Amino acid sequence: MLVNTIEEIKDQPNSWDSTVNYLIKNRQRLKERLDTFSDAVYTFAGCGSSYYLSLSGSVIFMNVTGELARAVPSSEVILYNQTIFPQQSKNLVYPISRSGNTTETVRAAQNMKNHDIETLGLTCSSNSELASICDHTLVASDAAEKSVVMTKSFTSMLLMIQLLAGIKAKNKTYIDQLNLLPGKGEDVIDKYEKLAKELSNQRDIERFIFLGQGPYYGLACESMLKMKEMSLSVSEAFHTLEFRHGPISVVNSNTLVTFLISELGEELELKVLEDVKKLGAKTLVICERLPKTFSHYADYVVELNSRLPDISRLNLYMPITQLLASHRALNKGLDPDNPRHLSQVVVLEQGEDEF
Ligand code: F1P
Repeated sequence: MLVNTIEEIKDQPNSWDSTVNYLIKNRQRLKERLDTFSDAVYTFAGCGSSYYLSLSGSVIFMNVTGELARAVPSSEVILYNQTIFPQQSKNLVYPISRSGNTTETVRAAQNMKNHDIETLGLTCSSNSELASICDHTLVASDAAEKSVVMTKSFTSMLLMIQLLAGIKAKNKTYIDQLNLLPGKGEDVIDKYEKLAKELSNQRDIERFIFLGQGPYYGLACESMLKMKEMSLSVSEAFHTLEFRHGPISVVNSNTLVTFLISELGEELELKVLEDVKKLGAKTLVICERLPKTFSHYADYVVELNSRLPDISRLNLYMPITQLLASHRALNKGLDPDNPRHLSQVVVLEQGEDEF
């Protein structure tokens, strides 16, 4: 059986390659546009996976450019506009939507237009409402998907944000690092797909927890969502150290806790790994390299060996958790391409005076 979602997960390196080439081709135009903004507030807005990639992307944008960025769900832009946009600052809004037709994100973009706030839309569909509303639009057309759930579109639109940050900061070293992702992504998928499949077949796992800090928190949320929507499993996401402040109570031997280990926070994140393992959980550690002293706390290990810093390597973490979720769905007799109660685009009923 051909499973589109799994094909799309494995196609990620190709789609990253196209995304890098596309942004580099448009580099001059983007640089000129972004140069008109300085000391601005950059707001990334999306729904579902597009919101989660905004969470990661905004942390990276801020880190690379040194300017203020944040992520908000598009619904907050339309419902609580006044609290989100301070009048005194210059704003650039990035509405993000794979389909470009999600109601809240389209309305958020329209709302910005009505308030003369500039928008740079990120999407996978040029033929979309979002593309027609935004002042500028970037289209990752090779990241468009047949599947309902977002996989390669998630990491490719995240990569667009990383590239935009690199272009804005005129940071050639960073852009060169992002150019290495396609090759490194292929290596990770080849090496670890078998592990993800094996782990997905562990019937005694009843609860999945995904943990990450900084730019990895958005990835933890997205991994949680993949597991929930495709495999209908109990799945939660937390900032790694926040997990100790209450949620750790749920841990038992039927819990798989996945750690997305960062370079910056490794020391403290590994202490949480130690705690969780001592409480009897199963653990999966995705990291650059696991220090030997912690290897006995990890039941399963994915070592990326990318030699890249957090802000460039984080895309490489996603194929593993996406494969884990889609294979778990197949093992439960579910179709990962068609999750229950979900469609590719969520369109709200049109009410005359809404928003
Ligand atoms: C947003 C989204 C997806 C989700 C599902 C429904 O879509 O919430 O994240 O997987 O397909 O829509 P979009 O605005 O990015 O097209």
